[in-house]
Amino acid sequence: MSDLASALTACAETVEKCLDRLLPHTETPEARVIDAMRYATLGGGKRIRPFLLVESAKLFGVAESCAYRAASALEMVHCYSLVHDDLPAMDDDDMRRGRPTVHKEYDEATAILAGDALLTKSFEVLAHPDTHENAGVRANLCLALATASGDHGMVGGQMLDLVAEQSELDIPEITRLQRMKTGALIAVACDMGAIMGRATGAARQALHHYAHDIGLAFQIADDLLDVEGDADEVGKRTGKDEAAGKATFVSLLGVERAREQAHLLAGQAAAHLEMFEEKGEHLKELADFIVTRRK
Ligand code: GRG
Repeated sequence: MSDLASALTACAETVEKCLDRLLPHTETPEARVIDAMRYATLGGGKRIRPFLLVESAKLFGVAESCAYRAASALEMVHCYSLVHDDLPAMDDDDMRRGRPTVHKEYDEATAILAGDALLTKSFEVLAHPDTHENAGVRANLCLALATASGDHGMVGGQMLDLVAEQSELDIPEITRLQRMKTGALIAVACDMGAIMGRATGAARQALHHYAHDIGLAFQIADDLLDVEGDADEVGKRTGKDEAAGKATFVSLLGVERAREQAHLLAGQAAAHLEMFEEKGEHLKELADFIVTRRK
């Protein structure tokens, strides 16, 4: 296993344990929603956002136990978005991470509630003193994640995506949509690591530029997987964009130019990290992984 692959596996295992602790099963009457939250978050996913946060925090000497709490909070928001995106009112998907979606395994109302509760639990975790001893840092973590997730970030991007079904977007419009819908949560992973480490100046800027580039590269790779990926390997339905007549980077640029663009962005992202020398190695390798992944 490569160094990056074993680091990703180790991170995923630690996130899994942390989520398991933060979302304990109960025997109370409301246990169904907690079980659905556990189903949505445990036992799957590449954990790319937590990895970005933990590796970014490492650059600035943040305690691992704190970084993993913030990383788990971020993963909760990501998982909530997947649960809601799979609902009949949105993408209406039956499979996610290689198994039935939450509304298929439970029911629609429980899936809506589980998503809502994951979103709010995330901020409960971030605001807790165990996540960072400094209240100002905790407030800034909440502010950054709320901004990235809400109307100017992921939710706004999802709205643009729905509106786009009735219109033809060009490259600048798609870039904006994807930066909000997918890029914002990827970028904030790095920003949250920097916030925890109270990073300032050139280091903070360099990491921010890296995050910006890999956010877009990630989405282009996702568009390519939708066209070229194998549903069993990807763990979800593919060919969705074309079936929905959605404009994507791939539909506008073609497969080859989209792939070139993704690789260009990944190379540019890695170059932003030169100042961190070998401490930035995992993040640099991740940029390449993001555009070569098969799921
Ligand atoms: C419904 C509020 C709301 C938002 C939905 C992010 C999003 C907005 C929807 C997810 C649908 C989707 C397939 C988006 C494209 C990129 C993406 C987020 C892919 C899934 O992320 P991965 O590949 O998934 O990191 P894993 O399962 O590995 O965590």
